[in-house]
Amino acid sequence: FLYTHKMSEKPVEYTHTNGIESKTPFLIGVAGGTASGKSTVCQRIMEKLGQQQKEHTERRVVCISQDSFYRTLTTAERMRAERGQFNFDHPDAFDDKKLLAVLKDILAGKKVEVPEYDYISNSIHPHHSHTIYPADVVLIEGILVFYFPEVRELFHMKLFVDTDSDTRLARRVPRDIMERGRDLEQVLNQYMNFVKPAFEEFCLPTKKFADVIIPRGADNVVAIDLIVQHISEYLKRSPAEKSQLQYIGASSTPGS
Ligand code: UZR
Ligand code: MG
Repeated sequence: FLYTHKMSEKPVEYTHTNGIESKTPFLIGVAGGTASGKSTVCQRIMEKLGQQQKEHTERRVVCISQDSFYRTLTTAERMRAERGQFNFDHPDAFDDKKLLAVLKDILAGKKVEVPEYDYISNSIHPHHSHTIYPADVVLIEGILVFYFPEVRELFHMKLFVDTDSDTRLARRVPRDIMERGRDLEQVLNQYMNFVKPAFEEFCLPTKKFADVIIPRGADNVVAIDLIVQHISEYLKRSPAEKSQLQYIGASSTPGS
């Protein structure tokens, strides 16, 4: 029987828009706590697939961060953010509707614009955005990519990067100080007030939705190699075989 996409009820197949052949990419969600190594895992996957050296327009595997979908803050929220009193780890901090719309466009084989996020100003760069061209595989990484059910449903494969909390904190502190312009007290306060409780309440419970859990993150060469092998196999398939595999990937939801 035909794989029917949950959102559109149309079979997945090559479609023709304006004479340009477009296709449904294989969508991989990568979740995990802050500083668990999500971005690094995605980078390794892309490197091992030999994507990094290619031009953006020719990439068959691309990566998008959920950070690009932080919503614009109100003036009051912005002031709280400057004092470290805004919860960036809460689902409400994200524009999940926009994330959903962009992912649906990607699945429809469209070219999309993804904004760039600036951690120093806590906002989207007004003039910087990346164009994501239709690809065979699209990775979406972020702390809460499995939180929103409609978004979660779109992934053909779900990975959870599972790194110990102390390791994550040890990485988060220098990263926030060096790359994100914070001081130690601010970082630790934010961690205790927002990052840790939100991880336990919103991120950790989404681990059960993962198809593959990657202990220790990017250090786990074996897990990454297995995932890369799976993706390479997928890339070699014909369109018909691909949609079959996408069906298999999208089928599992715990408790349903
Ligand atoms: P990763 N974040 C900021 O520090 N500043 C912002 O403007 C927006 C987000 C942090 C956010 C979260 N938390 O823990 C982290 N705070 O980015 C998620 N505080 O990014 O998955 O790369 O750790
Ligand atoms: Mg990151």
